[in-house]
Amino acid sequence: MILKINEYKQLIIDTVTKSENKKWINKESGEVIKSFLNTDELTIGFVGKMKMGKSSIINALVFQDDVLPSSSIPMTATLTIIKYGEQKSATVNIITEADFDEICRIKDVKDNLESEEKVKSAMEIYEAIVSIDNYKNLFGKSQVIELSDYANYIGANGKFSAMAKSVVFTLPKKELLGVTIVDTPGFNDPISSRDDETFNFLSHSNVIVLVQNPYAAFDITDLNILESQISKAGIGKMVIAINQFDALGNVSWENELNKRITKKEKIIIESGNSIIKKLLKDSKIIPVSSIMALIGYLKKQGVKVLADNPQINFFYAKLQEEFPELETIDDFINKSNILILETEINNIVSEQKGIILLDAPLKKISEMLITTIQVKENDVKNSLSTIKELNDGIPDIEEQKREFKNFIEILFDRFSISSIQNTLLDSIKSTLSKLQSKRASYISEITNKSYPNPDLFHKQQMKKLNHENIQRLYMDMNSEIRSILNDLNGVIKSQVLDEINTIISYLTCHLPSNMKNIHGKFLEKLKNELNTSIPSFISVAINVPSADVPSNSTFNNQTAVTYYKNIFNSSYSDDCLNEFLIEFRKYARDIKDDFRKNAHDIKNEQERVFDVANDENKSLQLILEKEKEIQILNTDIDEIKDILDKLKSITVNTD
Ligand SMILES: Nc1nc2c(ncn2[C@@H]2O[C@H](COP(=O)(O)OP(=O)(O)OP(=O)(O)O)[C@@H](O)[C@H]2O)c(=O)[nH]1
Ligand SMILES: [Mg+2]
Repeated sequence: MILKINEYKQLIIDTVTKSENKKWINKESGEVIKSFLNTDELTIGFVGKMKMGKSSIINALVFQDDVLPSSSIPMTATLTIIKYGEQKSATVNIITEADFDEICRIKDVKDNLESEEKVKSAMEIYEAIVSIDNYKNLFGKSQVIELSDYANYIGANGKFSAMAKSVVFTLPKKELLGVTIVDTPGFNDPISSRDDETFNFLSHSNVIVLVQNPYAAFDITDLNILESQISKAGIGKMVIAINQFDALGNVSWENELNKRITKKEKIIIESGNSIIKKLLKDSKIIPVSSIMALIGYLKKQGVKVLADNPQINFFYAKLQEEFPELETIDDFINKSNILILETEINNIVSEQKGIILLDAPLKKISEMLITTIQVKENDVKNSLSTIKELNDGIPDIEEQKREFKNFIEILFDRFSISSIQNTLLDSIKSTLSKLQSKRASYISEITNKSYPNPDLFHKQQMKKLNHENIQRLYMDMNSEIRSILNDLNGVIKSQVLDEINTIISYLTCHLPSNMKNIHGKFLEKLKNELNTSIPSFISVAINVPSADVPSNSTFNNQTAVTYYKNIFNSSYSDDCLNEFLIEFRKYARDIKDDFRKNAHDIKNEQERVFDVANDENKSLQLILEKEKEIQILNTDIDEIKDILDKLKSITVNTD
């Protein structure tokens, strides 16, 4: 796809906007990419572990003077930015109040959200800041400082370093036109907030000079930095300076260099990161001695300058001893290789600047999207393994539900619930016949009762005796009926209990073994429910009417018998006996309904339990969520891949 510059810029802006909206990249990253589109400044960052000589190289290369503080303890504490300016100047940007609040927040962190190291360094910085007089008045200020004073702002022990966010040097040096050079605190600096600043800065730089020393070239720290940070930064070009080469003594630099080249090739093979592989492959390794170069440049200023600086003077003596062939200023400068490094950087600036600057936003958004894909692919992988774990741990609720349904059906079918009613009705029926035969025997007793000869007794006495006899019969009848009904009560009660027990033991035997826990509870509940409904009928059922015995004395034998027969017939008619049993019949029906209702209730409740179990067992829900997530992730991944393919095919027509 060939695009005009405007079209290209628009495409990048559209891609950034879309990526921001889709949350593939964050707003700050989006801003960085957009800022690349509008800059014609090439940013060159000097990065590397501590004490490799980053500041020393910049001193030799840019200042040709001993400007930036350098020492054998971690020195550069502040991002140091060097730009073209008509005047030589230095401006320090002081941290803002918000920055300070953040430091305060981190220093007080008590949980594991921040690393211990970070908390410790925040504490150190905090203490350094609060020890500065009127520090609050300095927040957010940009302050022009005397060149002689900058060590106070850049140096690790500088009085104001803790408050300095960055220091900007301007130099009236035409090589700096369109170029920004940045000196960074060393990676692996014990004060980790400096690492953060450095990493932040990296996302703004186009070219990096990776400074190493001959002893620690291409070690694991370098590889980690390259892979974790540089690969994300969208860096266009890398130069590798192996500084302090003089420290190896007067050996063949070429020979020594080859050993480092071999190491670099090994890293290229080992690195799994295609961006780093490419950056490394395209990068030149240049052995340098920044001290040698600096001494050369300082010699130009006169021997006194050398003598005034004890550290430089020490190196000067050492180099003179080890490299006796170095005599002239040019000898030092040439041998130091600083000019080769300078040429390499200049070449990049003049030849590649346009391409790098043009490429930078494209590269940056591409790298970010590649990282986003990696993160999303990783998320997919994690979600898949979570789903697997969840699946393995889930009891099959649906299966259990099915089995429970079968189980309830057995309950309804095998013990067709109305059979309890029939059993009870049978008992009631047989009780009715018992009552009827009891009635018959009493009636015949009344009828056939041979009373004592009335002539033998006083008439009144006779009457009384007969009356009492028959009344006793009536009472006996009443109490026998009461006891028959009571027996029925007991029979029914035990029939219901038997039925409950038979149901429970049958179901217990037929419970699927993996459901014992759930359905055991069900059975227990069923048993309780049924048991509690039993005793309620007894008092209602035994409501036998009492005989109303007249106390007048007009009775004779015959009238008494007739009278009591009538009472028997009316009090213990079939209708009346049935009446007694109505309550029992009603109970038989109730108990059937009760059984059915309980079974239904418990079935419904159990189903609710299953639903709750589904809820509680968030696994199923979680699986669904995870599956949805994966679907979204995959859609995103595909979409990003399409965008990347499109970005890859871009050629910009600069004519
Ligand atoms: N032998 C030798 N020593 C050097 C050379 N360049 C720098 N050094 C020494 O290495 C130490 C570190 O130099 P710096 O320039 O402060 O290194 P840096 O990478 O900027 O260090 P930080 O800012 O602390 O990360 C100092 O003691 C320098 O004197 C060199 O070319 N040869
Ligand atoms: Mg430094």
